[in-house]
Amino acid sequence: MKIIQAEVIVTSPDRNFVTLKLTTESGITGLGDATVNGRELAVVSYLRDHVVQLLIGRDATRIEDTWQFLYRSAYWRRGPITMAAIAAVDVALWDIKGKMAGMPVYQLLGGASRSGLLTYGHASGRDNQELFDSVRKHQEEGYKAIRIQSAVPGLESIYGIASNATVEANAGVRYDHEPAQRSAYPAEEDWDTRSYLRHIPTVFEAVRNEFGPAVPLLHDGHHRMTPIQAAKLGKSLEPYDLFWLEDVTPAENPEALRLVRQHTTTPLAIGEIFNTVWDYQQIIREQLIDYVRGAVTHMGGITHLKKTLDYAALYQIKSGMHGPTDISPVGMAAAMHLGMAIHNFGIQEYMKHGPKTDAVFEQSYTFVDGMLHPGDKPGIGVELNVDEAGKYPYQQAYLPYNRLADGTVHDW
Ligand code: CS2
Ligand code: MG
Repeated sequence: MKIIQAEVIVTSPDRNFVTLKLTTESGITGLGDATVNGRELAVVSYLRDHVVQLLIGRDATRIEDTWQFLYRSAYWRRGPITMAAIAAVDVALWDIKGKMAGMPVYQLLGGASRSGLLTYGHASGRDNQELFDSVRKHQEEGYKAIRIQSAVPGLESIYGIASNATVEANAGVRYDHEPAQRSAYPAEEDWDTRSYLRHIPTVFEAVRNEFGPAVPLLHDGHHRMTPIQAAKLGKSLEPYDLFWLEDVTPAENPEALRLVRQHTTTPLAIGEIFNTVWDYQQIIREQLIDYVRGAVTHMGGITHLKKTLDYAALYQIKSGMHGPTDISPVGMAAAMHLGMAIHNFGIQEYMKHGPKTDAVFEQSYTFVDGMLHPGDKPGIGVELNVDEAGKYPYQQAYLPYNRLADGTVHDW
């Protein structure tokens, strides 16, 4: 079953997406997501200039062998660009294998371990009233678990608040709550950790008073704190019983989480920017986290993320796969198949894509009563409509950055 064609398709319906499409000699096609938000064209070049020619003539059924070949032969291992490119090949090969077998990919991974995937949606607001409205809207849409992000008094514009789009300085096209903007330069936002640490516990207190103790609530710190600040936040949020607190410190220093862990029982999630099991090795082994945030798209595909999650399972650590809109429907579907099959599934992040994106990527996954299901079509169950994709050429977009009051650049 030889691969005879490998195409890299860039489309920007509501935002930029990079998709790899493989075709076999018998005409079976497979798709893989290779989107790295804000650096999309680097993966396009990696695939088009260095990988595509290696795939032509290869046996499409040899998924593990192809993964090892691409990872080891490159010599320059890991990193977001390399691992997104390998992920796209890996997922496209799983898609092809599923179609060959006439089975959805989750069947090939061991079959369903559950009837559906618990998801969480993103609620946010400039003040508590706006936040409550956003929580209610998500509950009406069926979401059972909800991420809470709030503006902070005194700060004009911060990550995760949908209303940032209305701030003049951030003018540009913002897709829902997503931070990347179509523009030629990153938007500047502002930050002050002391104000944030004072304000956030009051927001969670208000949300608990309004919505009761049962609803699972999550929060994303987006790498902005020092370990001692993160420890303080975790402790101050304990009364509000979070499902998780995400990315409290910059993810590249795993040791930081030791200190956080020593001070709080608030569950911790990290790793949306990680690429391999090696990024997780220490924090899994030392049980410094509760949820693995890696996405199929950024963690070398189904093959490598499954290994990482199997390792995490030894330590009762669960999945919490990254699923903002910069993961394309192809990447989302791949995550759902993996989530269905593994035993240690925790929760799936899910921000709905826009109608243009849904027209480009025809999906068979469903979202019913707060639960996602990948569907039972053979493969991953997503097809790319080439004509629709062709209507939306790439548009430059940048993620924002933060400055403190004195002008110092800070994690955003
Ligand atoms: C985020 C993302 O979903 C999340 O938890 O932290 O919105 C993240 O900022 C984007 O994926 C960046 O591309
Ligand atoms: Mg996050």
